[in-house]
Amino acid sequence: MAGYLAGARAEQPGRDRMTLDRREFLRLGSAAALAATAAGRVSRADVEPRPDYTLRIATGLVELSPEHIVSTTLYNGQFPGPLLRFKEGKRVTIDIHNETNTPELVHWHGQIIPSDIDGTAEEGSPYVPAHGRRRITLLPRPSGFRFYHTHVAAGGDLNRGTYTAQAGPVYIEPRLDPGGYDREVFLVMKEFLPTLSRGGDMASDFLANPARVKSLEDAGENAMRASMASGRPHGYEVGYSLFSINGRMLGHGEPIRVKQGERVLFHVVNGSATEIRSLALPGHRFEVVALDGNPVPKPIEVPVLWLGTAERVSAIVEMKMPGVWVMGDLADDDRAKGMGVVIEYAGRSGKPKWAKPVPYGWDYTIFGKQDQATTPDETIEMIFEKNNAALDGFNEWTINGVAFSMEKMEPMFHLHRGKRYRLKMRNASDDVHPVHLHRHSFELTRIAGKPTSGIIKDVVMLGGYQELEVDFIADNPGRTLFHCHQQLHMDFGFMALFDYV
Ligand SMILES: [Cu+2]
Repeated sequence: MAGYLAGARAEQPGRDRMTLDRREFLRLGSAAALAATAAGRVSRADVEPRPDYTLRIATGLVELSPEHIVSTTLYNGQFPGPLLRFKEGKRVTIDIHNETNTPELVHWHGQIIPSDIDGTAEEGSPYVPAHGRRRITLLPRPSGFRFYHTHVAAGGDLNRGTYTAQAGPVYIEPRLDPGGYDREVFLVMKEFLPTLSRGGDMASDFLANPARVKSLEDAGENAMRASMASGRPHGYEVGYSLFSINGRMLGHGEPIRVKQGERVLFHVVNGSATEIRSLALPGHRFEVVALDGNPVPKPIEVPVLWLGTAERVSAIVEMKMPGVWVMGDLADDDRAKGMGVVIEYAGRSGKPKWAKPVPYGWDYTIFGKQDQATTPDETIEMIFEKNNAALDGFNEWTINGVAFSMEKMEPMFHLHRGKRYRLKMRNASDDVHPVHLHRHSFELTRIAGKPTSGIIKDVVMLGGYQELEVDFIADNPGRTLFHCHQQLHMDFGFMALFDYV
């Protein structure tokens, strides 16, 4: 843990005698530097100022435990990737080196940045070529807990995309830090060794309000029955053999050492490619202060956190139950295979204890305001449907009847700059979908019939056969990708492009 936090600054490439550093470059000015190039004294590469950060994409090993070492694609040879601490509005230059044999993309999840550096092919960001490099410059915003991860399509290849270990946390420091905690701990929840399986239902009974919309349920169940009657099996799902927090299986990393009375701010990200995660710490409660890095209107204590793929929760835990505890996922099988971390109070020892928390239903709206959000200028309706096992055994996903085409990459929704849009989403499947909007934050305005306001996010879980509404302002022109963050869903159609100038 300490090493991970200490490794905040990305490694820098080696420099030779001929390289100019940033100060020299600025002093010489570009004309002098180019003259130097013309004279053959230094090459163009030497004239370039050094980046603030360097990310190196390459195959490497993750030691989840002494018995479980996995080979996968990593950032800077480590998992999680280095914690990148940016300052809000302070421009940073990042060099991305791709040492693999396939083109890559680094997506800056949750940041309000231009399409060409957001790191998605659908928005027009260039790939980082195989064995090549790309330099980007970005103005980090908004402040709070963000993260970075690969955005390449994996399809049926479980060695690509977010099935690999290409993920790391980003913290954008605000201009003013309200404090109120003693220390921060970053936790990245992540599974390893994915395999395909048939069927298998995802947990969805964790929602406080599991009520289904009858018309959506009828449509989804009828479609499923028809598919089964035609002789199709259930479409593929992905399962995992090993689970970890910060790249270590439960009991194999350094414990998080705490003192009685300490207030620890946990920044938790679900780095899964496909799964919903939960987190509990016996005898303790989480005061949720931010969702997806954005402060919530009403910080409230809850016994359990639930996070869809790519969601983040920042929560303060007051350490007032001395002992040695397992902080882990509620799923017993997944915790047994590593999804947890030990919390150890000073002066305490012994076997870490786990206790199942009281049943608790997850409800975003308790952290929000109960009043109605601002009226939107326009409402865009979307219905999500599953075409069971339609693509070589994989489920095909559609938005308003259209599966996204990676060949055409055509925008589905044309927006007008400055307008406030409401996305009214209807889920005609029994899966929970963590839907994500790029390059914008949205406000939750209605969840399963319940109005809310003031909660700003970039991923939100839409329950099976439920409805959800979010609002966003079209204030960052360019191509903008909307998709389900479940890798298996997005790769098989569950994406749409917005565009506006
Ligand atoms: Cu989905």
